[in-house]
Amino acid sequence: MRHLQRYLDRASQRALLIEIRAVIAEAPLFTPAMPRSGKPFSVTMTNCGSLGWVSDKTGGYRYQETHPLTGRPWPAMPQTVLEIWRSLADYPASPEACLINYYRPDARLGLHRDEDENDFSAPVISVSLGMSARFRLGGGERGDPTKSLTLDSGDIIILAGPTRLAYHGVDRILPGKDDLVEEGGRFNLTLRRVNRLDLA
Ligand code: MD3
Ligand code: FE
Repeated sequence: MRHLQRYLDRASQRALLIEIRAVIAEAPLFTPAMPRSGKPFSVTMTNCGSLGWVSDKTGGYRYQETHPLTGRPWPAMPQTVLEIWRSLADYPASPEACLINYYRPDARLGLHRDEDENDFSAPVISVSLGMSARFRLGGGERGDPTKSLTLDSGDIIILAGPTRLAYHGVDRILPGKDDLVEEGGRFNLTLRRVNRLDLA
């Protein structure tokens, strides 16, 4: 894992947030639910790109081409997002999916692995905007020791190699001032390659 602190300066963060707001205007944030139990996530989500990650009670975790509520295709991935991937991913193709998570100040994301993709050779790149988060990174098994780190606005983390399949989660959003996201809370973008290149 690489943690690039404040990779995006304040002006770049503001510009990226404007692009994210435009995505949300076309593809509104929705509340995913756990497979089987139907328990709602405290994080709300949307996507941009050709594929988006969704989850609901009956369909489970999956990627699909359309928004679960509007039925429309996901908005295109903003150029800024594609440029971040091109600069950092060291992978010969663009990501199909950019998952946008929104954390209200009381939201969290339990320990999980990102394993719904078909290509684990590509990295996952995460961009944080807004309030800081306490992020937990474990190992390849649920019981492995974990370490926590703080993700601040403008930070990028790159998960490649063995950490690509590590358990991770967001314990909590940290109180404190942030004037990027007017309504408070935190946006996180995760850029993901879904399909293997030779199968695409
Ligand atoms: C470590 N998001 O969307 S981003 C997720 O802050 C997710 O919203 C968190 O976990 C968030 O699935 C964490 C950092 C991240 C993303 C993918 C990873 C860490 C990862 C994949 C493997 C290991
Ligand atoms: Fe994840």
